[in-house]
Amino acid sequence: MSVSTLGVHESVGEVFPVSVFRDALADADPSVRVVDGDPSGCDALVTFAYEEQFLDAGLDWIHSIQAGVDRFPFDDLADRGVALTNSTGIHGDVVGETAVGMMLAFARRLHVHRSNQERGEWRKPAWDDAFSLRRESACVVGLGTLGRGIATRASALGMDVTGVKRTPTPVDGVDRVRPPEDLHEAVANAGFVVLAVPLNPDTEGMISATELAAMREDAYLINVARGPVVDQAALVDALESGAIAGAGLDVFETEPLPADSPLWDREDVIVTPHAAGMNDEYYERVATIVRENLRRLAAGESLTNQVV
Ligand code: NDP
Ligand code: 7N6
Repeated sequence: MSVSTLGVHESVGEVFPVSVFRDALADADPSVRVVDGDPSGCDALVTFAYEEQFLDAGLDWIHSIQAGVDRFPFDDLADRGVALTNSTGIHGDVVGETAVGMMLAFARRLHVHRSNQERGEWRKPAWDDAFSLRRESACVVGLGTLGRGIATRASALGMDVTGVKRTPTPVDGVDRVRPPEDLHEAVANAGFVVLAVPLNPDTEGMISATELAAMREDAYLINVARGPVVDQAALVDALESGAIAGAGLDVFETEPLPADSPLWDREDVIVTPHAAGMNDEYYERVATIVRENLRRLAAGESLTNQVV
């Protein structure tokens, strides 16, 4: 595969300005072209969105600026010989900070204070509402870039951390690693259950009414993975019945979260607009992966971060 024209799909503008990313690749060998729709004429495409017209545009390689590539049709790409790479490896610090930020907000009641501030109300929490993360526990499901970023930060705050992944080998900052078969037990023992797995047929609905019922009544669910990893209707039920204490949600079954969702109005829910990974260095982090893969292709090496 050789890349003489690299397309940058306008959809990257969801995360950073197209022009800033194009300038970051100004020193790359291929000519860089901003693509508005049909990428025909490009050998490779950097994109946020997936569009069906990418399939028959003659591309050799598509790079997703997201780690999660669940919306791409792996089989169709493989059939046409189109390589797909993703952007895993770049979100550990920022998503780690967001997930731990949500835990800190719940423990220190910052979300409640902020709501009170908007109403101009000076109201202290009940004596036993606020607690310290130092004596709390987290169950982090998925221990890749995100999970490790979350686990190391939770551990640094003194939390006891259990991790869940299919290959349950030891991980820094994680006190014990369990296989998915132990998910029920792991979520049942945690003050915070944090989801950091890719969305695929194995993980869709991984947190259902059963897992929510297994959680402690004073526990919080944090989802920075993908909405469909959680059965959202069951989550709303669990919140309404008091089966769990609250939820910090960056991702949803439908995005943007519809205006009539009951999640918007709940004081025990923190909603963020799929923004846990946003940061001012995002374009440069993606550019570094793309540059490395251009170098590899020129050297006849295999791509890094290849999914298909
Ligand atoms: P990684 O590939 O680095 O990590 C995935 C982890 O999930 C691995 O530890 C893997 O371990 C584990 N895993 C996979 N399948 C299962 C399973 N069935 N049960 C338990 N563990 C499993 O990905 P990232 O950490 O970079 O990203 C993870 C996901 O988070 C992305 O796919 C994306 O959907 C989402 N994301 C969201 C962001 C946001 O802004 N909210 C930002 C970045 C990512 P093993 O293979 O051993 O099971
Ligand atoms: C853009 C979101 C991913 O999978 O969804 C995230 O990488 C990124 C900030």
